[in-house]
Amino acid sequence: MRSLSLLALLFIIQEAVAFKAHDFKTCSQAGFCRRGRALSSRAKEAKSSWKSPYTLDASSINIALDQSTFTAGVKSSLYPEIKFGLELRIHDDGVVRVRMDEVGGLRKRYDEAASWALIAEPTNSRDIKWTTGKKDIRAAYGSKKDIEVVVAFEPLRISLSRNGKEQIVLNGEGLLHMEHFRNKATPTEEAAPKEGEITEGEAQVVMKADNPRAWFEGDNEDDWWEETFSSWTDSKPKGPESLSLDINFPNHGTVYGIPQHATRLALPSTTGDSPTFTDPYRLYNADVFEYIASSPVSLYGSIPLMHAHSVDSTVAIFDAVASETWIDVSHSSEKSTETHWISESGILDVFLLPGPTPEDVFRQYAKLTGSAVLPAQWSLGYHQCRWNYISSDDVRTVQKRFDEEDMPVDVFWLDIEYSADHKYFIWNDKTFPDPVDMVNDVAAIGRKMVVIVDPHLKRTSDYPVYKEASELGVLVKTKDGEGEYEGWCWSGSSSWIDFFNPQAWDWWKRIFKPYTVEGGTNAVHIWNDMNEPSVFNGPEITMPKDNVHYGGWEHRDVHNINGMLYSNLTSQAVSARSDPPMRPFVLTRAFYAGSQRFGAMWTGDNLGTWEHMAVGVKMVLANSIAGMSFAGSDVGGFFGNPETEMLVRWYQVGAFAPFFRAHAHIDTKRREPFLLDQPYKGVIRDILRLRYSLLPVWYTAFRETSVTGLPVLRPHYVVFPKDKNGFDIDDQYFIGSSGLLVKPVTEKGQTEASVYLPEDEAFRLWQVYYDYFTHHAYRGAAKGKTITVPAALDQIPLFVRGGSIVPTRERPRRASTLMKNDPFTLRVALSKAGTARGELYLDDGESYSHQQGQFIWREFISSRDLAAEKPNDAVDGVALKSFNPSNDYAKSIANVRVEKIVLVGLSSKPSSVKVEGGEELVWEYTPGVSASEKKEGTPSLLTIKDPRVLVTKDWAIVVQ
Ligand code: NBV
Repeated sequence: MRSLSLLALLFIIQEAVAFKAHDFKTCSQAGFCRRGRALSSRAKEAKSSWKSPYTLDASSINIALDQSTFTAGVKSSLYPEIKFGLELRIHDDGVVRVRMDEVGGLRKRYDEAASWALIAEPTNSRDIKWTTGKKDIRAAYGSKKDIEVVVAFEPLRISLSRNGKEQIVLNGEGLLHMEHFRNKATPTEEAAPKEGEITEGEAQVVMKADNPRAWFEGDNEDDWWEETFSSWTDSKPKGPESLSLDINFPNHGTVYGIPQHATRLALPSTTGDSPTFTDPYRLYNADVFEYIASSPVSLYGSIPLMHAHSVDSTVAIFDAVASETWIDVSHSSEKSTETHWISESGILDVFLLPGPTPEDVFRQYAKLTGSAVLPAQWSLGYHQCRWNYISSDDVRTVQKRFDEEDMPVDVFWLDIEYSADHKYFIWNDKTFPDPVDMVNDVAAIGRKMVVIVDPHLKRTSDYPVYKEASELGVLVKTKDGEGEYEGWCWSGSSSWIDFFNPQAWDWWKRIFKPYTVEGGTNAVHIWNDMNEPSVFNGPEITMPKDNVHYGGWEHRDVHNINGMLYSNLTSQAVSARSDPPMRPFVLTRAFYAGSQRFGAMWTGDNLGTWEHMAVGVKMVLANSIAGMSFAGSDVGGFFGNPETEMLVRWYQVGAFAPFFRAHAHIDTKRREPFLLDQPYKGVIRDILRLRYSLLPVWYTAFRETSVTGLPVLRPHYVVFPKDKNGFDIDDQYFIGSSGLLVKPVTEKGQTEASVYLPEDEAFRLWQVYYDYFTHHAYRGAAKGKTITVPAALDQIPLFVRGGSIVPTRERPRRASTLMKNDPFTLRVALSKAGTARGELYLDDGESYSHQQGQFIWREFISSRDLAAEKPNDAVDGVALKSFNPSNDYAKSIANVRVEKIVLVGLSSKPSSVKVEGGEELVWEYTPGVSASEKKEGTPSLLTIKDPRVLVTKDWAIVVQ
């Protein structure tokens, strides 16, 4: 007996330390994915004889009066009795929306995914004229009429071309299939084989030839009406309703996006010749314990957006689907990409983004789903988290230690153990007897706190949040649509709020006020974890798919959106608790298309390994290009105890991620940076200070993102879309438009790093890149060039591309909010042509007054002929960067000055340096050593000390 229980214990421990693949389905364990993939292999086997049975009925075409849209009936020859309706809309920015649904079916398919993702109903174009021919209907549009959409009737095939080259093709491979709703056959019908029907065991090929429907829906009613996985049975009351669609990019060899997966940014193939992964990429928000660092398995968030890129153009597709979706990727040649999307439910609602540049694609996507919200400035500082700081005194001690070591930090975090019995909002009064005082002690130094509020509500009547939600009837229901769904999570027996129910919205906003204002302070912001939702005893650690949400929709229909609604409502609640409202900070683990409007995300429970550190960089890039710019990974790794070298490198990674937070599992040793020995402690302090000095760059980049949709972190293909060498690069990237290029070191024992200096061959103007710290000048080359640079443990490969002006604040402070009136340093990195540009955006960092013009957005230009320079302040023809220089915010920083200007790369020593119309300034010139037009070396440096100019005023410094 004794030894048995010991064995059991050992088993459990072992179970808890590795990714449990058996907790999650593979494609072959999901009925609809199995059917979808089988369809694709049948089509491949059949090669050219394969033909899609879907056709468009030309006689039913109905073109809208304004011409932007047409609708038509679609049929599948296999199911002549079933009707489908197709709708094509062309938006005013050239985006094409394709919708298809079953018409007059037995039930209704879920069609609301887009309404949660989109910021508004898009405006249709007025520039369209559809022409209906015998074989197709088509429209050419765009300023040069260079874009053309063609919808072929038989088989149905939809393509978008530019200059005669196909960019995106739907159903080109004939894999479109919308499983129509049907009634379950009675057991007798099912049991009795019809005459001539082939029974199990007989040659399947014959079966398919005899029964072509089997090519699409399988040889038997495979998991149609009930599906079992592990010990769970999904009752599937609506039967099969999946959707399969091939989306090809015949002229694009590289695809990116569809986060979140722990993999390369350029998506490796999952089918075809020698695929990297054998399963498709899966989008099904999941709490995957100890996920592996290279895999297509689902993680916490899902964004069904894919970019396709080539030297000629960038296009994208956004598939507004919220149910479980699997995506196969293959490359039949170096120049083309084939993808196959298989979703469990929902209508077909796909947006084709025509590009043609990466910038255009970002703008088009932001126009649909919104751009990343401008975060509170303090949230770009350093965040110190751990599961858990165990008491209010613990928090105070940690804060004190940061201050003693002169390490800047903006936010202290509390994980689930702050709460009484995991009843979130309610403090454990033994360990946190004085939460208001504690928060005030933190806030006294200009800092904030973030506390976790998980979505599972402990089912006990002494928890008012649960009680009220239950009384209001806003909890997720069981499959009968009546009972409250009960699952197991940190709080034991728990229920979940159904945020699809509008009645939950005001109530959720209301309960935030007493808990975080009267019972706490406005300095408390929120962390939403476990919102996939994670349910310990649920199928695949989440909710049963047959649970019922508001409107009668099954959880299967809305699963991937669920977490976004939680962070959406939470961010509204945090913002609304003060008058006037202040910018909220909400960190979410689960996300969907549009989540960028509500705050930050992180990559969940990574492991303290070098592989996880490295893949974290790629994941943050993938999230960034899918809209989620405010992204980061746990610094140090959530699980495990990182060795010192790894920890230092991880701080370097974190300092160059938009969201910079150290976090650790409850079982790990404490690893706050002040605990390290020298020299490591000093190295991390310098990394933290470097992050703070660059906050103006981060904030300016976020502002640009919030306006244009361009990501804060920019991988190579985004900045140099024509430079092929950069298409696969995902371990170095640019920060906003600042000209900063960073390559964090993510390998053990490195003392050197190789860095690729990208170039746009078309411009034939290779640029100089300066080491950010030493100013050493590296020369690029027309076709790009890889250089080797020193990268000892205290060195970060960070470069400024020639032609950039980087504004920094160099005074070390304890928190970012204390830097408000600090002076600026301008690092002017001259281009080969001797010019440079840069930007600085500033506002009060907390309120929404910037929306009323309370901000400054300065442009710095260094030129041989200033008079000839034009300001670069227009985005889409709108002068967004213009502001009224006498606005109240500008007045409040009227005395903020530039304290130093460093000009890197002047060709000769100047004879005078003056503020225009003023006296000679104090300056120092160090000539360059061996740096010339072509050679690398030390460039010249001109340092202007205290140039006596203000950031809010126009000025010119003349260097002669
Ligand atoms: O709340 C505890 C943890 C949290 O620290 C972590 O960051 C989340 O990703 N949470 C997951 C639940 C338990 C994980 C084992």
